[in-house]
Amino acid sequence: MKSVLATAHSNIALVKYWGKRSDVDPVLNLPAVGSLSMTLDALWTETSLAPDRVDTFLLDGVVQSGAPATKVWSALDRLWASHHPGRRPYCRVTSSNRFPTAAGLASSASGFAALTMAASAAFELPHDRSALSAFARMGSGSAARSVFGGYVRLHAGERADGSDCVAVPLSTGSEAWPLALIVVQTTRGSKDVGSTEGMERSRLTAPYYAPWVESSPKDLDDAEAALKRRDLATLGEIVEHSCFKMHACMMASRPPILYWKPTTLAVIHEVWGLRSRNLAGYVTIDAGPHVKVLCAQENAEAIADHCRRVPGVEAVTICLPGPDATVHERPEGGIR
Ligand code: 2P0
Repeated sequence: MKSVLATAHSNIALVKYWGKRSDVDPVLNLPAVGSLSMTLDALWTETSLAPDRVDTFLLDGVVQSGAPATKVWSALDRLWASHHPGRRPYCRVTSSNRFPTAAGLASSASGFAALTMAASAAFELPHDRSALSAFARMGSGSAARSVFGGYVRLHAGERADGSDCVAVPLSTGSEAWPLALIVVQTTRGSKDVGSTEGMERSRLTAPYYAPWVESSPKDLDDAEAALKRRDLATLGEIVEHSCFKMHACMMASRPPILYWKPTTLAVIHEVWGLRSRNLAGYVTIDAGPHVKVLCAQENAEAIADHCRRVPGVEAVTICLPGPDATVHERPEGGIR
């Protein structure tokens, strides 16, 4: 195997993924709903892979064991077995999250996308980007989207083997509609309920779960159409609808899943107040308390300034559409 370095950027879903198919092999990690995302330029993961005498996984300088390490070795095993017979070579995986602050922002999307890109190059696999996206999805659903830059739609598909669960770039590079996504951090620290556990709880207990799944395809089609015709008002309305429908489903789970904090609500109302004063931003919230605001790039600084002044806000980062996940040729040794 070769030594390589890969980078992958995080993404935020504009139309959300929440729930997994229960009728298929759980290893495939197939979503019950599709999703549509923007890849973010300012948040990314760098992952290097090199041969070693034992498997070692360093994340942000700390050696990992237990479940996080096991997920990485399983991902590498799957990639190796896709093209090579016999035992996978031992690997040293060194991963570093290049996020403005480490607290509470999802890194599994960029992490598994970077790992998949790095392993594909290190193991000299023939797979195309679409196939690599499917491998990334098996590590984490949202990682399927981070293989591509710009705006990405992940189709849920229907087949039991997952072959029609594919991520498709909608526009990337200089063709990507220049919107901004402002990440407003409302707390420090990690979340109470992990996404994987929370999704399963909603599937099993929330009365709103079935309507959530049934209504998702229309949201996706409408959002894709609005994206293509660059209609921010329509896209923003769908973004907020998808977000609040997902959170209604979370809150109606038993026991309830409530990711919001008081500052989360304060930011939502700030953004809505600005919108009524013709500074148009649209909120979305993931499996955590932070708020992300979709807006035109020319309004991003002004909206970010207002969000910074909301009591309790910890940090505000303006993100623009980010690039494809990439493999870099690299010399021997650790990453910077
Ligand atoms: C999303 N989230 O579409 C949604 C919105 C959180 C809320 O994808 O179980 O870490 O590894 O497939 O991808 C977070 O869940 O879950 C997520 P797994 P993942 O971005």
